[in-house]
Amino acid sequence: MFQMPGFKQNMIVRSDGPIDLETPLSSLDKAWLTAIEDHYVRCHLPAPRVDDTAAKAWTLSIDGEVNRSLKLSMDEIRKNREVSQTVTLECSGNGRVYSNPTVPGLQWEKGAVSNAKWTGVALRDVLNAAGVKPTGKHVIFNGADEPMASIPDFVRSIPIEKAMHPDTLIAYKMNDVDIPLIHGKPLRLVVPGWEAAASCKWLVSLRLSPEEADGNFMRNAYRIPNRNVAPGSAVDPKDMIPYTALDVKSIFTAPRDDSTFKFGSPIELRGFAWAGEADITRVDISTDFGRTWAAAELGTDKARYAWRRFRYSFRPPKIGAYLPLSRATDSQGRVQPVLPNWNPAGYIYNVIDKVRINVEA
Ligand SMILES: Nc1nc2c(c(=O)[nH]1)N[C@H]1C(S)=C(S)[C@@H](COP(=O)(O)O)O[C@H]1N2
Ligand SMILES: [Mo]
Repeated sequence: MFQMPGFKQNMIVRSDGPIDLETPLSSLDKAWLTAIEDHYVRCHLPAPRVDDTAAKAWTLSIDGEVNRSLKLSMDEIRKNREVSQTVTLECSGNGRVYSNPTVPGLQWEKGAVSNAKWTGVALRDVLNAAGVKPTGKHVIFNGADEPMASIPDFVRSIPIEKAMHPDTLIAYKMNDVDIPLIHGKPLRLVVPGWEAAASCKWLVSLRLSPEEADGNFMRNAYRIPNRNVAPGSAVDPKDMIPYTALDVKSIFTAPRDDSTFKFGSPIELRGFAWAGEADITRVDISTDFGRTWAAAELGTDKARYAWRRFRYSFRPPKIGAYLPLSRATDSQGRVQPVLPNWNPAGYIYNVIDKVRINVEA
């Protein structure tokens, strides 16, 4: 069993060094806002050592295509207007295990996704203090985690438009407490609605550049083909584009797969639906293998970049096996696909979800 101070034993360990933890669906099911100890964890490299003294002395440097290079203390950062966003972070590779043919990478099932409240300051305010030159088209960011022999430094970038969006944060709090070490203590980016690799943890530097970041995590990783490709095929790197905003998706969080129920009482099917920068407009459920669909009820908790709870009361017409399906639609008119669109890294797996249930006499 997984045992590490500060982590729940029921987390699913995808890697124990660097630490990658998937949240069990039963934990996600508990609340709209995921508790810190239930939030999934993804680290490409070992977390840096950041004790409270180091956190107090932390600095963030801003340089490159700016009028004034800055090195800001935590106090200087906190002088900006404080803002919060509740954001559903999802790892690009969430659902990768369902790729056929299989692809390399962490074999996440459904739980590399969580919803937390992040508080800090707008990245824009800090960039404006430095004064971005017209040539500053990308913000390249680095965290304090160090490269290892086999893994290069985790350096990525986002385009200036997303960096200047008032909802893009430099956060110092997660669910109203100081960000815990594994989630980026004491500072991280939160790039709402985008695949979570844009949300750099242990943030130490921002560099404005005319170009995207170089290096493995921008040039090779987090890229998808610019067209649909045949499963298993190799794709020329020049035909790969960065994966940015999340697609529309829903997952069942209850009941558990393969649950058995007694015939006669209704079964509550529930889960979450999210769509990155778009809003969830509906979630439809089918309990007859996709022949007919009916709208699920959407939860009242909502935030611009957060998932939406859905619930559906299912009354099985007779005993037997069922495979309820969930299909979300968003405000951009996107609908979850029936079948996966395979890609070499197994990103954006967002096929209509399903859960097996058995109804007995
Ligand atoms: N510095 C740094 N930031 C990082 C990472 C990392 O390895 N190093 N992993 C990224 C990836 S791939 C994901 S999915 C999210 C996970 O955030 P979490 O561990 O807080 O859930 O952090 C991102 N930020
Ligand atoms: Mo990720």
